[in-house]
Amino acid sequence: MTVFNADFLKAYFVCGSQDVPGKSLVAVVQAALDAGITAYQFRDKGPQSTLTGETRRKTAQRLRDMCADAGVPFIVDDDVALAQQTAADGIHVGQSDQQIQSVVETVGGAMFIGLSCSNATEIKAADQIAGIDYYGSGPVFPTGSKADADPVIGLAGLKSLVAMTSRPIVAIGGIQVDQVDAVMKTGAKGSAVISMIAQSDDIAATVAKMRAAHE
Ligand code: TZP
Ligand code: MG
Repeated sequence: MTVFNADFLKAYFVCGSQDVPGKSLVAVVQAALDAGITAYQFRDKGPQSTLTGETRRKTAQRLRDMCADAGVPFIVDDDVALAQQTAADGIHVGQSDQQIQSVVETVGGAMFIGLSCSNATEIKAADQIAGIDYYGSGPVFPTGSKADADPVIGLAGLKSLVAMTSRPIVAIGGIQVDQVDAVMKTGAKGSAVISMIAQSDDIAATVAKMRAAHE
């Protein structure tokens, strides 16, 4: 079992087939691993996803193996069964996904657990539940990558969430390369990004900037 470490959150790449139209998800994730991401989350969902059934499972397993080879934690979004099948290092769930309490009971101890919390009420409730390792908070900025995103919280909103919990927070939502320094100054442990890496022309340079901000 991989023990959670807040350093995993520094340069956290989230990506599914829907985020790389016309490109190979495996190739994009390999480039991100080569560039030094500190965590990868398999988040494959929505009408633009091209993976289903056995292809989805096999792709997740391949990505899982690539992460293991790179020594980078592999995290599954919102699919406990897939996380178990692939022996993922971590699982991430949102507020409207499978109930966090049942996720903790099912996989707690076998993998680390992340929960999306976008406001003070959600953080207060989550802080009462033992076994959650980190929170993902945002969207910090407007995002084009999540159709049903919560309202934008801004850097000030992020800072106030960081201040109210002792658990590590990874910032998410609309973060681009020029904003990673400002995100770091809120006390967030890192940035979780889709488009900044998935749409980058120079993934090595993009990831280097993320890592430098949170070093
Ligand atoms: N959760 C909140 S915002 C978001 C998710 C999954 C999308 C982040 O994508 P991007 O492209 O980094 O804004
Ligand atoms: Mg979710």
